[in-house]
Amino acid sequence: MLKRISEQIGRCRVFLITSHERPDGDAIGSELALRRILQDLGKETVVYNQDRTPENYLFLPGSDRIVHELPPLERFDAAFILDCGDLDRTGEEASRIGTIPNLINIDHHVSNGGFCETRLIDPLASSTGELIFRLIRDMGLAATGEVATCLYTAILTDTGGFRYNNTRREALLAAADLVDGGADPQWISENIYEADPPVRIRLLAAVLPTLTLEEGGRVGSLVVTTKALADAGALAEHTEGFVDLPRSIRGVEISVVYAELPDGRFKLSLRSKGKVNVERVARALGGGGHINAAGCRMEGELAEIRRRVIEEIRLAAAEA
Ligand SMILES: [Mn+2]
Repeated sequence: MLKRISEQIGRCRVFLITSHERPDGDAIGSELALRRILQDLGKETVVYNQDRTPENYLFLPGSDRIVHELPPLERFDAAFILDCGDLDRTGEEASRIGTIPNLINIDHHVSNGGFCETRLIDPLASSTGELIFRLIRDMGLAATGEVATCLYTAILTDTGGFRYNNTRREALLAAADLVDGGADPQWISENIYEADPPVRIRLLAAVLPTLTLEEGGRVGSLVVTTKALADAGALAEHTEGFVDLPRSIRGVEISVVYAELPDGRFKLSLRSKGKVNVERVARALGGGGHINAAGCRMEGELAEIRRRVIEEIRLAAAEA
């Protein structure tokens, strides 16, 4: 598959690079690394994301040139869809993006059904960034400088700072090579994890009282209402990482954040310490993701949503 992708890169000239809505460190790091590589090969590229870049990723080189409006599509020979298990994950413009002639999907979601022919999918990879690293290596190119910074960010963030059980040997070896290539772990971590705006901590203070432990302390959850966001003057992106808090409690195996969306639905983020497959839970509820990190969107009353989630967690726990 790597060969097929490098052939496509050789054959095509103008590339759209995109990823999922509400992009994270893996999405943005992978996009910007790939753009740098393609540009160095003399290709024309546009990076498009439906949603804007969270502030803590604005330090990534090239992030200021990501566009949020899909340019005219006639000029593109190919499109890279990164970190998406499904074309729909790119957002409202998914069907238009789908009309670009050569679609190339690079992804590590277990739930990826293979929506286009040219693809590199490995659910064992820590991140899409790790797969881009593999591709770059296979093409005989070096992952140095800006590319190293972007890919290190992708791997770091998708492994939860090298803590989740997707932190395998390959991820650590890739990270080591990226440090050799110029990625600065301290500087990158500081930009991502130690650069919160005060409003995020104020929002957290408002959200922490919602902490609930269920199932004998094995499931921990937080609720973020749109009112809490508005009261704190915070944005949805400021909830990024909240899901790691219940998970940090001894005995909690699964953590859930129920974040209310402006349309009244709830966006659920699920994390597992590894025993219970939360991808199974999310999939049963219409979403997807990874064994340790998954998500979905649900409609209805919060109490009813919570009941259904616990029900699915019980089923998944019974299989673990
Ligand atoms: Mn990812």
